[in-house]
Amino acid sequence: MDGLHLKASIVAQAQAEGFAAAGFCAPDAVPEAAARLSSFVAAGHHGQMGWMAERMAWRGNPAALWPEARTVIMLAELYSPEGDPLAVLDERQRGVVSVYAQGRDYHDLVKKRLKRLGRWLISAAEKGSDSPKIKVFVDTAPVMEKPLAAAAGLGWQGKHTNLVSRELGSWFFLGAIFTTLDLPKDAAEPDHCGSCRACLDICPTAAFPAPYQLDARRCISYLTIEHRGPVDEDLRTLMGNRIFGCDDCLAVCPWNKFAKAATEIGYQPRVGAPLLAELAGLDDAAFRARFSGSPVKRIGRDRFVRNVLYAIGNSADPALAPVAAGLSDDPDAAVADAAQWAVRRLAG
Ligand code: B12
Ligand code: SF4
Ligand code: SF4
Repeated sequence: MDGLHLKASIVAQAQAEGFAAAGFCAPDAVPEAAARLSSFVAAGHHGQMGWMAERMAWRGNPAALWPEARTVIMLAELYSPEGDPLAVLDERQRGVVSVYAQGRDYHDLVKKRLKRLGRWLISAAEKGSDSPKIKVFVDTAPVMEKPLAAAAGLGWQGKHTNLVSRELGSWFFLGAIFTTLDLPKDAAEPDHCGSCRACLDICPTAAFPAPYQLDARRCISYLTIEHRGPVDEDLRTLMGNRIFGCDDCLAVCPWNKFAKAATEIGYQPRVGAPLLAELAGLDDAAFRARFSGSPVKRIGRDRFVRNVLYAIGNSADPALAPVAAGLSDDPDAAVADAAQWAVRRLAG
């Protein structure tokens, strides 16, 4: 099979596997990524995510990560919500878990699909001349998936920095297959944000110092998932009832009116918006059991209950004060601090 036919078959097979789109680029297709990453880190925008600074040489330069790679195949996997994910922000007695974490962990689902597609690719290509090698990545490797996906034509990095597509909207995950096969490449997608700034304006914590740039230290997604220890009090009050991740900047993007429904049954909501009082009472074992298979599980009980207590503090519901008071001596210092703060805030 020649490169063009093999590429067309890969796209068809990716769609048969359930991916919404596939695009192809060279590993060195984004020469500006290294400098942008290094200015992000130099400004301290990565906060406590030290792993970003540690493997910066690979992250900024995929060609150095695996020099034999000739093509990067970027895949998009939809997880679009059915209703308005922001509606529950008004239900202050409930905790809001962002759309991407409502169902099963995407790392597992996307990786399985990438591996199946990779195995298919090897067998399809082996019928031809050379025997290709592949590596698959989703999220955790030092690979900058968004700029690569933009270079592969899957969409563009919107002003909120995530990938947006005219066909898919912005509710999709990314995954990557690096391969030694030299396949025809796609053209990068131009920016279609125009004069829109809806995502910048809605951000509750003003986390964008400029369009296309995020200061993760102010982002609620970072604060609820990545940040260890107590969150600055100024930011706590802006977190509302978001207890895991944040969807505001994605949800307001006008391109989502073209979003298609997610086909993967694993992303159907299992978590919902549970009552804060119920979540505050979870011990380690109950937390693990409740969030088994969900991305929420990886932050552990202590950080999760810390977030729940910030939401209780923001609930303006004095009936929740005893729930918070019950955790004010928690063995975890950040939980105890959050509980005492919530009690003080609810008192007035
Ligand atoms: C670290 C990380 C985070 C951090 C930091 C986010 C960030 N924007 O960097 C935190 C915890 C905050 C986070 C949050 C979220 N994340 Co996240 N995250 C990642 C991760 C692991 C690395 C991202 C990274 O490299 N950041 C470093 C910065 C420097 O990169 P960057 O954003 O691309 O920065 C670019 C811009 O600043 C740009 N730039 C600078 N100046 C200019 C000027 C112009 C004109 C332009 C065009 C660009 C530009 O250049 C930089 C390099 O490209 C990726 C997975 C991966 N391995 O790539 C997932 C990933 C980006 N996250 C994802 C998701 C879904 C989310 C959330 C929506 C989850 C949620 N609901 O809470 C939020 C969205 C918040 C937001 N507005 O970004 C998806 C995004 C899918 C998509 N469609 O784009 C990814 C790709 C995971 C996946 N495999 O699907 N995330
Ligand atoms: S995820 Fe939320 S806090 Fe983070 S940048 Fe988007 S709107 Fe702001
Ligand atoms: S909300 Fe507007 S500015 Fe933000 S990514 Fe979407 S189109 Fe671009």
